[in-house]
Amino acid sequence: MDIRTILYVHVYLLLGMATGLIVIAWHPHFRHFRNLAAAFLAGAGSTLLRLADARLPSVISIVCANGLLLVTFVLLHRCIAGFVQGGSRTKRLEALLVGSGVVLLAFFTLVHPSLAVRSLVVSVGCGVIAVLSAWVLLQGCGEGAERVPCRATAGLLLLFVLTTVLRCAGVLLHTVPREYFASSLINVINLFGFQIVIVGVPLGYFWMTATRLWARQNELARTDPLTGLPNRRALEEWGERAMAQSRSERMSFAVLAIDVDHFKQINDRYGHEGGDVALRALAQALAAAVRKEDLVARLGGEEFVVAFWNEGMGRTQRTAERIRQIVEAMHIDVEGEMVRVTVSGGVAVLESGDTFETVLRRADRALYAAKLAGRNRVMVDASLVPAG
Ligand code: GH3
Ligand code: MG
Ligand code: MG
Repeated sequence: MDIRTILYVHVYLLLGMATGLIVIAWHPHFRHFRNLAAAFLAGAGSTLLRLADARLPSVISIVCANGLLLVTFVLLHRCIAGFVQGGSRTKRLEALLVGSGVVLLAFFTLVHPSLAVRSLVVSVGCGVIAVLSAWVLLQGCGEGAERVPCRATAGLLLLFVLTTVLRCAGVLLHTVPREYFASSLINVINLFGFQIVIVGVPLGYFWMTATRLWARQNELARTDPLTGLPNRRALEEWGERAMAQSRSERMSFAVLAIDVDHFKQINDRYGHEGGDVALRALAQALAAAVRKEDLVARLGGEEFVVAFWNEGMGRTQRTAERIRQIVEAMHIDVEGEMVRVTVSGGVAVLESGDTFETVLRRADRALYAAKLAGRNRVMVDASLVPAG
């Protein structure tokens, strides 16, 4: 196998990818691709210098080329650390690895030439940085959709580390040929290892980025921007899940529809922004008043729904009444003035033949009854009697 030809293809690929990434990274949303573009450029530069060895002094073709290779790994690590931790926490170690690597490479090129020691220096340097990157990925991407791409990328990095271990073993056992471009098995394995990093790790990085963007998009589509609470779509999904569980496990659930009383007056008195402050404070109070398996959603305007997972009428009524009292006791700071609000609520519990929509509709009917009965109270759907 002609290793020089493979390396030329390598350079074309790296330069092509770097150009594409530089164009993409121009967009402010994709600034973080700059490190990746720089890594590709450094990788291409390193390989080109290596290929031009006959025409360049060894300090450039060997020391600079391998130094650039270490820099490529550091830049890839910065991408990964930036993604997982918001930035690298091992900058000193990275500088130390590159700095000591270059000094050792210069020594074993100019003072005491030794291909074997240089191979060890480069393999250990790149291997250690790859282990750092894999460690960051395995530690940082705990739960969620990003876990799979993070683990896959860490797996690729560890595969590369394995190839560097093989190369080091080959060097120590004197089976590595003296000629850098010789078509030996160990050189091919080594080249394969670098291909994994140069093609596989960026692909893993794209996969991680796409997964994160998708998850954020999904979250945004399910979040109310004013209060940060789940919105109607999230409530509908909660309902689908609850209905499915109620069929398979005989789980019950209940909903409480809430509407702020005379909210228009708050807006009239304190302006729309004052009303927004009150809505945010209410949202926080509601979210704090329920268990984590329950859902507080803002349907829009000053209307909220609390969905109680696996709860019957009795406890839901008591919780609804507690929520009403919490709101009644609140003093909301709107531009220095302590504003008080009350809410009306309607409770409905899943019954046989119900869909999630019919339960919601009955809760709404009970809420309407609470408004008619004078507001600042909770009514239950079954008998339309005051709760508590
Ligand atoms: P009731 O007790 O019968 O519910 O009276 P109300 O005044 O609360 O009800 P109404 O439906 O007449 O008014 C609701 C008001 O909520 C009208 C609307 O301007 C206001 N509103 C809707 N969405 C928002 C919002 O996002 N922010 C603010 N500040 N106000 C909102
Ligand atoms: Mg309303
Ligand atoms: Mg209202």
